[in-house]
Amino acid sequence: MAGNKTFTMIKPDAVGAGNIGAIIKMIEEAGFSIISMKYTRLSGERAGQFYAVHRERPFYEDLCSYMSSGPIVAMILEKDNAVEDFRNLIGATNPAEAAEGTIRKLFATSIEANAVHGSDSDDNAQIEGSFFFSEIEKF
Ligand code: IDP
Ligand code: MG
Repeated sequence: MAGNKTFTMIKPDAVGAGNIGAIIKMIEEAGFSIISMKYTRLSGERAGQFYAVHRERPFYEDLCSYMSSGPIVAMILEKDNAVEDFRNLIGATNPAEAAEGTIRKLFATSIEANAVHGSDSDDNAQIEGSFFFSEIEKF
């Protein structure tokens, strides 16, 4: 059965562009509850750990530089079928391919600077949430 939690980050491009509020409004209007939230910044090393699954990809070094280039907002979200519904809300990785009305279509500037992260499975939602939040910070 699908779980009810996912993990997201508002990425440095969207934070820098002043889109935190607009993105959180879309997330809440889509029925997600924010159960943990943190405004923070990743070091290059921490970004590398978070995206370790991509370390063999050609864009890995650029991705780690970009993700550590400015502050981010990390959140754990709750909703029925959270992982799949959130991936639908954010749209395709490449904003040029993202559906109308999705967060990436509205706010992403490139395939790299694509405004938001969304976990791709229940297991990764758990792992990624734990990367930013200790048990005591999780509601
Ligand atoms: P996802 O964020 O939609 O799950 P992934 O394939 O897991 O996409 O890639 C992780 C992140 O790496 C993307 O969100 C994006 O920031 C970056 N990325 C993915 N593919 C490319 C690419 O081809 N060029 C540059 N950056 C990329
Ligand atoms: Mg991914």
